[in-house]
Amino acid sequence: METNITERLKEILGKQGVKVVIIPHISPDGDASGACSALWQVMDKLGISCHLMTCDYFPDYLKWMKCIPDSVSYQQHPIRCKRWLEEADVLFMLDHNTMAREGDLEPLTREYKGKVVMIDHHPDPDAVDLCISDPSMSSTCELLFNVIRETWGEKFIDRNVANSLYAGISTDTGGLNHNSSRPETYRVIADLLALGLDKNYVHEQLYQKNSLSRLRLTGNCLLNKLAVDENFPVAVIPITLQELEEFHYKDGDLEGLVNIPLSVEDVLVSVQITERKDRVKLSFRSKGDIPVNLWAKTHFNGGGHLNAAGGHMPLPLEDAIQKLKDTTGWFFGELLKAKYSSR
Ligand SMILES: [Mn+2]
Repeated sequence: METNITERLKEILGKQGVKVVIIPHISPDGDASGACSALWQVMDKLGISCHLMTCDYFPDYLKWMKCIPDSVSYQQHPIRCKRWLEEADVLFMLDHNTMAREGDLEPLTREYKGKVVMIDHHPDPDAVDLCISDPSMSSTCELLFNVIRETWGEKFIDRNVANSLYAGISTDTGGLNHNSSRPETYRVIADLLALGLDKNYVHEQLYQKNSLSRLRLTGNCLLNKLAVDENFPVAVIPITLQELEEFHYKDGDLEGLVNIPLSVEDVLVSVQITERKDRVKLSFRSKGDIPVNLWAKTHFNGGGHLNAAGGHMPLPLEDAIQKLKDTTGWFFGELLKAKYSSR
């Protein structure tokens, strides 16, 4: 990391009595939560006053991370969040590259007058006061580890910080499955272990907390919902709101499901289409160099990484399923074009 970045960061936070607000992306995942948890802990150690706010909610399965239970939702406390933003000197955007991913907080953060610092690993970041972005990183948490170590030193990374950072690296790579072939990622994990990371505890929290209803929901999706396109190597899992209710869905219950179809040799792309109260959410996963973020960005108001992207559409679910079908040929046509033009 450039020394320039650590200097600027110290300068931005250098003012006496500086006030900080941290915001993750909408529907925070393990990486966003891990980064928010770790950064807040470091701010605490530095004696910097800090608040963590979400446009929605952190899911229950991530609440074991230090500081996450102390976050405040804009949905629940709009006035308090507004005041905190007005008072804050520095706003940290973690694990997202644009304010468009801040849900109902977006209009407020767009008007925000203080300094904005982004720490993120998604491509094409928006311009902010200090943009710490590296799309080659497995996760924001891996990047944040470097930021913390180089700016303030390893002594700021204790067991709880290490646990949160590791949780982000682990979840954002599907358990070191994808996006995790750089040796540096493993050096960071080795360093985290040396600094006190309790890997067994984190794995227990993340991966060994299945509920019976979650297992049954997964089983139902794989047995009754999963369909593979006749002409293209695409698996689709559509899930209705009614099914979510039937299986007593809780946030996080669908985590990882979209990756499962990729374990089938002939499936190169997996798409989960989930009906929510107000819209339909799409999750894309792919193997190799298939850029599903292109599909999500062009047709589903979304984006993301090469192998893991997301998008959304207005209701109803059937329209989203149909649109996916209608654009499958286009997507594979684009891939072929790219292949031949690069020869
Ligand atoms: Mn991430």
